[in-house]
Amino acid sequence: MDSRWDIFCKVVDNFGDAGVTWRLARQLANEQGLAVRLWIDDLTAFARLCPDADPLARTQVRAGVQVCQWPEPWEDTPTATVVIEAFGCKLPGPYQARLAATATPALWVNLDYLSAETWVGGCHGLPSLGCGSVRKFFFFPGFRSDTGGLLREAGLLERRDAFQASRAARDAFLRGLNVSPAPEARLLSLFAYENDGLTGWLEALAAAPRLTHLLVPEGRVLANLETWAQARVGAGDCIRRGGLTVQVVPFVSQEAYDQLLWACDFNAVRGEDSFVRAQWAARPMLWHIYRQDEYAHWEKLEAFLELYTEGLPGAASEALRGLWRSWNMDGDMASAWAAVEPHWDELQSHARQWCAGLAARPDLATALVQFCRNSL
Ligand code: TRH
Repeated sequence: MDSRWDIFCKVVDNFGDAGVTWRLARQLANEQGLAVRLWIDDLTAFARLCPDADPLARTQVRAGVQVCQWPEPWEDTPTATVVIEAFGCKLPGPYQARLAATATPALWVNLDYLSAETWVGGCHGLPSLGCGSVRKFFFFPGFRSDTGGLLREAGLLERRDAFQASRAARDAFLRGLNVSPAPEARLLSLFAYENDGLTGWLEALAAAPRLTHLLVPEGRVLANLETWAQARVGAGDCIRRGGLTVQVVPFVSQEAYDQLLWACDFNAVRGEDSFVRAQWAARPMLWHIYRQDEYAHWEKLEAFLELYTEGLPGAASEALRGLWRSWNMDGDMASAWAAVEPHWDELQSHARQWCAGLAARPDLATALVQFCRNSL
C-alpha cells in the first residue's frame, strides 16, 4: 500500500478535534511507518497540546508528522492515497476534485464520533455512496468488537504500569506541577466544560471524612470554580475548605496529561479523547459528555453506562450511574457523590478490569490501517 496519508481536522470547539487527530497522526507515522500530513484549521488549539509547535507556521514537522495549516482558500497540493476526514469536517472542494481525478485508487475515510450505542457496529465500515470514482467509507471508533476500537499507542499501558508502580515517578511528576498533596489525601482531577453541579460536588468533597486534593487544569470549568471560591483563580492557586484542597494547574501537553490521569485516583473528564485516556488510566472516572440537541447525548451516555457497569455489583453500579447522570443533567452532585463514596474500592478494581478488557482488542490505528489495506 502507498504510504501517503492526509488527515483533515477542523477545530469545532475546545481541544478534542485536534487532540484525536494529532494522536492518530503520530501513531500512523511512528508505529505504522506512514507519511502523514495533518491539516488543521486552528493551530492555536494544536499548540496547546503540543507546546513546542509554532502556531503561525504554514507547515512544520512534529513527532514525525507534517503538520500543515489548512489554507483558506485551499492551495493545490497532490492528494494522498488514504484521506481521513475527521468528524465530518468536509474536505476542501478542489482537493476532492483532484482526488476524484487521480488514476491510482484512493480511499476516503470518514472518521466518526465515539459512541457505545449498538447501532455503531452496523454502520462501521459501510461504504458511502455518491462520491464518484473515490471509494469512501465510514469508520467508527468504539468499545465493542464490531467497531474500529480506541486509540492506544504501543507500550502505553506498560508505561502507565511503570508510572503507577513508582511512588517516586508520581511524586516527581506532581512536583513538576508544584503539587504536593498530603500523603493520606486522595488525588482527583477535573477537566470539564462549565458545570453548575461543581459547587455541590466540591461541598460534598469538603465535608467528606477523607482528605481530597483536586487538580484542575486551566480551562472552562474555572468559571464555576470561581463561583464556588468567590474569587478569581488561575494556575498555581490553591483553595482549602474542610478536607478539600483545590489546586489549579496549567494546561499541560498531551503526554503530561496522561501522567496526570495516571497519578490521580479519580478523574473527571470531557469530550472524546480525555474520556478514552481516563479509561487507559484504569481509574474510576466521571464523564462530562458534549451536549447535543434533543438530548441525543443522553442515549450516548446511557449506552456507555450500560456497557461500563456490566459486572459491577448493583449498588455500586446505581451509585455510579447516579453520579454521571447528575453531572450531566444538573442533578444534586452532593448526594450523588455521597452515594459513590462507600463503593470507592469496588470502583477502583472495576476500572482496572474494564481497562484490561478494552486492552485485549486491537487499537484504532492498527485496525484502520488493516481496514484500508483490505479496501484498497
Ligand atoms: O476538547 P474537548 O472538550 O471535546 C472535544 C470537543 O467537544 C469537540 O468539538 C469534539 O468534536 C471532540 O471533543 C471530539 O475534550 P477532549 O476530546 O477530551 O479533548 C481534550 C484534549 O485536550 C485531549 O487530547 C487531552 C488534551 N489535554 C491536554 O493535552 N492537556 C490538558 O491539560 C488537558 C486538560 C487536556
